[in-house]
Amino acid sequence: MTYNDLQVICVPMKILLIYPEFPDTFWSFKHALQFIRKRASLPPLGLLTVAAMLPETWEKRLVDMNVRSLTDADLEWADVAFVSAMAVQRQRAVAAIARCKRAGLRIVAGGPLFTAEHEQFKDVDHFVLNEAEVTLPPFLRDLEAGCAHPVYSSAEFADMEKTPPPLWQLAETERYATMAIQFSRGCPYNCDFCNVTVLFGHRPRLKTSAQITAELDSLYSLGWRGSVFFVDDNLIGNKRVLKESLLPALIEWRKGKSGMTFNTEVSINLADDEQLMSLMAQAGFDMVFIGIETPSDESLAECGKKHNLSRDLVQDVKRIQRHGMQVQGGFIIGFDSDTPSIFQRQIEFIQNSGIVTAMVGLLQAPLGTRLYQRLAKEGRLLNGFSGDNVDGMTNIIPRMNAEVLHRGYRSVIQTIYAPANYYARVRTFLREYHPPKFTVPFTAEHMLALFRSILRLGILGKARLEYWKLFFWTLFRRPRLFPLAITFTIYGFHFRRVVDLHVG
Ligand code: B12
Ligand code: SF4
Repeated sequence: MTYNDLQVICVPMKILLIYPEFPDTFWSFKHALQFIRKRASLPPLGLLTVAAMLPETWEKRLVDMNVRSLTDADLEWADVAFVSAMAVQRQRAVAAIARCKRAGLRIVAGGPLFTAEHEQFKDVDHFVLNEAEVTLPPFLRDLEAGCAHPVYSSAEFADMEKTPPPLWQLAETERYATMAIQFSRGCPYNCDFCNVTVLFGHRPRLKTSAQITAELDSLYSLGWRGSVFFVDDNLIGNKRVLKESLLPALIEWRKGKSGMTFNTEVSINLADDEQLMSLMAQAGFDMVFIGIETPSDESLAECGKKHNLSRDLVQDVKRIQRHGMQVQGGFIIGFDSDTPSIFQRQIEFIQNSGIVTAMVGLLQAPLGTRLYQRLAKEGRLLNGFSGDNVDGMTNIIPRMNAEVLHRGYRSVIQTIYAPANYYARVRTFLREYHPPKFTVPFTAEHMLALFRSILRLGILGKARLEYWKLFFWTLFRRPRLFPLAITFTIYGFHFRRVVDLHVG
């Protein structure tokens, strides 16, 4: 039975879809969002997708607590609460669930947090774990029959060609900075610290290009103009399909449209493929996130990140930047092979590469990964997986002296986000970057953000000298990139706040 069959059999219900608030973290972009009057960076795509799998006759209401509060009226209205969360939202999820419980709602929970650690949530009535395409239909069938179980899970991977388009209509799109869309799940690689392959497998499962263009059509017709994040674990996991189908379809789709840009996550071997980089840029991708992890070949070999090994990673990054895509990078410190020299090497790498948004974390071992198994055998695991990999915490007993590791980590973060280094990195990037051909219209919103940045960063900010240096440098040397430079000044403000909070 599929969720389509279920459309006819279930009695109508009122479903409250709840997404708990994020703490103030690196990726929350909380301090940057104020400048553009947005409440959150992305909508909860998991819940919007689950909503589309529920019977059409059921009423649905989304409360993303990052953009609005959960009210008593919401709780009174609903019959059932569907809660989704990542590990980083754990505390807020516990609080939201407790409120639903007090209001007498039946509670259903799914998504990454619960799939990893559902035993801890005693108030939840039903856990519908793993991919909802597989586990939701049996749950709904049993619910209808009055015999729903406490836990539904499956080792089976979903066929994404059957995934319905997310119910965007439920989201207050104007409150978000970016929209999200998903083409594939899974990654062909096997990095030992990563739980993507545990959760989604090695063989990327794909939607068809027609599914994606239909989803984009629906976003466009809802009036969305702005960036769209392809939340794939590694968009280039199947290069052939990308080159032959998805990218040509996106190039065709964007003809006659403006204001839509794409960003995504890829592996570094994108830099080896000129054709793929040009097609991605033509298709509208202007930013990619890449797990670079470390400039140390010993540490890359240790974690099994073979595709990053023995390469000139700085040159790879620059090649991608020259093709019109900004590179955001993930970096890890604390591998067994790391010696104290790693701190300076990471700083130099990040500064030279012009990776402005550098997410640097201590190595953590998520449950289910090969790293977790190895460290469990070695007796080197600690309690407390925070779920935020940029908070300076780890659940690993390191090989390096723990005090040296934590001090070194703090120094890396403080150095790369110190205004002089941060702004220097922005200039390194802007020098290298060849912006894509498509344009994003300059709106009143952008103008307001510019004025706010002048006031808060250029007049009131402690780093105002650096701000004005970049402001005029860009105006004279790279005027086309001026809006991007201002965006970076705003990001920098957010990053400094988060660094102060966590390691300051
Ligand atoms: C987009 C994304 C983000 C966005 C989140 C935006 C948002 N509003 O949701 C941003 C960029 C902010 C983000 C940040 C982080 N993320 Co993130 N992120 C993702 C990513 C790439 C895609 C999530 C997504 O939208 N998927 C598409 C939807 C359709 O899938 P889904 O959410 O899994 O939902 C499916 C099922 O889970 C289920 N389901 C989901 N919810 C519910 C609810 C119910 C009731 C039911 C029945 C079913 C159900 O049904 C859906 C369809 O099958 C995932 C990786 C991945 N492939 O999922 C990581 C992932 C969720 N992130 C992760 C992590 C660790 C982080 C960060 C700590 C940093 C990092 N390493 O990326 C930060 C923390 C957030 C913060 N603010 O600090 C982990 C979570 C691990 C965990 N156990 O919690 C993941 C799994 C990546 C990974 N392998 O490490 N992330
Ligand atoms: S390349 Fe990225 S997504 Fe793939 S296994 Fe490695 S860390 Fe995970």
